[in-house]
Amino acid sequence: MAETHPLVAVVMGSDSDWTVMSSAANVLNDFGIPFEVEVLSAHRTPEKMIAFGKAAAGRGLKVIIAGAGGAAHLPGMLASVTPLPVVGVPVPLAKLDGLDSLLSIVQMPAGVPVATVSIGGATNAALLAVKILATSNPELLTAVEAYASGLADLVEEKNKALKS
Ligand code: RP5
Repeated sequence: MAETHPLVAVVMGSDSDWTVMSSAANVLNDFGIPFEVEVLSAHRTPEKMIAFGKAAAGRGLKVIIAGAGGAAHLPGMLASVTPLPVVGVPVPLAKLDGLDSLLSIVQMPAGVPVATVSIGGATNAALLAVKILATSNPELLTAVEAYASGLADLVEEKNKALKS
């Protein structure tokens, strides 16, 4: 991509979320999307979180990917203060396997959407961000199509292996 300033922010409630959220960074790297990473907590650093959300669009970011676990308020709170699309990633913790995180993120009130992916679904969160960016970038759209073809090819290779 010609752009060098971050277009996507990958944020998370704790550095302990990185084991899940690093998959989003891997996908963005694969597509050559400039991104930034930040730990922001809705509960431990609420003022920093709000300031980040309010400034995000003005800084040139286009999509925010927000991961959190447990009482996972980060994606929804960011969505409440930014006009940008927010993709929420429920991070699974030890106690409730991520169901708590999923419900905390997905049950947003009408008017404040968060595009919630599956528990631990940081890969799909990044792919959604790439697809959003691709709506105004033909080169990226081609790359997304190539990625989908690659998935189909992989299935066919596995089919061949099964039958050989
Ligand atoms: C949430 O609390 C974070 O997103 C994280 O998933 C969870 C636990 O945080 P740590 O206690 O590991 O820092 O806010």
